[in-house]
Amino acid sequence: MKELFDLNGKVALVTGGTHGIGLAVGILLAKAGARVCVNDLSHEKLKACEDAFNREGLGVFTLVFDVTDENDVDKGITEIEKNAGPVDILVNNAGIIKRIPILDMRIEDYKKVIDVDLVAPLIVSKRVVPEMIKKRSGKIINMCSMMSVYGRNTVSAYAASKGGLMLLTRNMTCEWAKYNIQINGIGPGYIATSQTAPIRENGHPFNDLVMTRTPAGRWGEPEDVANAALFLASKASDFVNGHILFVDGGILANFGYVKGENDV
Ligand code: NAP
Ligand code: GCO
Repeated sequence: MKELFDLNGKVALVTGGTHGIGLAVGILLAKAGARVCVNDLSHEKLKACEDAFNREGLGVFTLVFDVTDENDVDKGITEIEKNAGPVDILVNNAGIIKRIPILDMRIEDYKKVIDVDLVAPLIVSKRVVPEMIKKRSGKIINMCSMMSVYGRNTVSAYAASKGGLMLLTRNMTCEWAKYNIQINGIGPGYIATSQTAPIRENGHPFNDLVMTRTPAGRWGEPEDVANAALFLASKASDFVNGHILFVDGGILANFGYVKGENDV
C-alpha cells in the first residue's frame, strides 16, 4: 500500500515553492521520498525555504530563475538535471494575482498575470517533457484554481489565466498521455496563504463570504492542497489524466445559503 505513494528515486520541481501552497507541496513530496527542487525569484525566500525543509529533517535543492523567461528556465532546468537529475514530477505552482477592476487594469498588468499564471507553466513543461517522453514516465501538476471555472470582480486576469490553465492541462494530456505522462490540475478553493492575506485578515468582509460560501466552514490550509498533490504525483494516480482535482471544502458544489440556515 505504501509503495503507491513512495516517491523515492523521483526528482520533483515545485516552481515558486518557497512558501504557501508550494512549500507545503515540496515538503510533503520530500517526506514521500522525492528529491525536491524549488525555484523562486528571491534568494532570501529560498534560504527561508531551505530552513523550513531542514526543520523537517529534509533536504531541498534551491535555485533562482524566473519561470516567465525561457532562457532562465532552460538554465535552471539544466542546473537541476546536473545536480539532481531529469525532472520526474513538475508542479507548476508559481503564480501571481492582481485584484484590479477591468476598466482600471492596465494591459501590461493583465499580460503580467497571464505570463506567470498561464504562459510560464507551458514554458517549464515544454523544457522538462522531452526527458519524460524519453523515460516514458512523468507527472505534471498545474496549479489551477476554483477561478478556473468561476469569475469574480477584480480578478479578470487571474481567472482568465487559471481558466486557460485548466484547458492547457487537458491539451497537454491529449498530446502527452500516450508517453505514460499524467498531466492534471489542482483547483484550490480559498487557502490561507500570503496571496489571500489581503482579503482574509483584519476583519476583511471577504472572509465572511468565504466562510459562508464554503460548506466545510473554514479556509483551506496549504497542507490540504499538498495532500492532493501527493496523490497526483504518485503511482496511485497513474490512470488519472486531464483532471482538475478541486480542493475547495465544497465551495464549487454550493450555490449558497441564507446565513444561519446551516445552523439548523
Ligand atoms: P503565493 O504565496 O503568492 O506564492 C506564489 C509563489 O510564486 C511565490 O513564491 C512567488 O515568489 C512565486 N512566483 C511568482 N512569480 C514568479 C516567477 N516569475 N518566477 C518564479 N516564481 C514566481 O501563492 P499561494 O497562495 O501559495 O499560491 C500558489 C499557487 O496556488 C498559485 O499558482 C496560486 O494562483 C494558486 N492558488 C492559490 C489559492 C489560494 O487561495 N491561496 C487558491 C487557488 C490557487 P515571490 O514570493 O518571490 O514573488
Ligand atoms: C481572490 C482570491 C482567489 C484565490 C483562489 C481561489 O481574490 O478571489 O485570491 O483568487 O486566490 O484562486 O481559488
